Amino acid sequence: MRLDFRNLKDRAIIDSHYSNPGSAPGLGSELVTNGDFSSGTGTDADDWTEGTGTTRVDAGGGSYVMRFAATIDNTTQVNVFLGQPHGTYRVSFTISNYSAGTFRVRAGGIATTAQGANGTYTEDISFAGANNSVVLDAYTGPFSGDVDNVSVKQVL
Ligand SMILES: [Ca+2]
Ligand SMILES: [Ca+2]
Repeated sequence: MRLDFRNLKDRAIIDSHYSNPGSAPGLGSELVTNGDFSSGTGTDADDWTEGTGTTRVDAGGGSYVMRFAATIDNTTQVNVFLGQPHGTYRVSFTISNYSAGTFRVRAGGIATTAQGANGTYTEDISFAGANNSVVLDAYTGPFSGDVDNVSVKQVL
């Protein structure tokens, strides 16, 4: 089929092609380890250093979350960006069971927008190698809520 951009019907076809998610940029592999907190012993999640007032909790159905109970202390995973190039990274996380304060993720020292409601949030950050950590940042508050599905991937 030959498409002519001057033809309205053809332009709709062309526009739909370019807004097709299949043509969106790809993502690199997952850089966060145990971002769903499934691995751990009791209240202690593997690969994360829990701050004061923060514990791994069984949220039911075999799903674990990181529960922040009225805290402003951070929970950290180090060396996430070790060997990673500068560039754009897609950060996402889910807040549930929210009751107070705001929460954000700092990836390589760059912070996402602080969020103060239940939801799944996705944001691209520009990583310039400030540090190698991913920080679950109980930003203002104290923050109370459950965090899950923390993900950082390079936008390719
Ligand atoms: Ca989980
Ligand atoms: Ca831990």
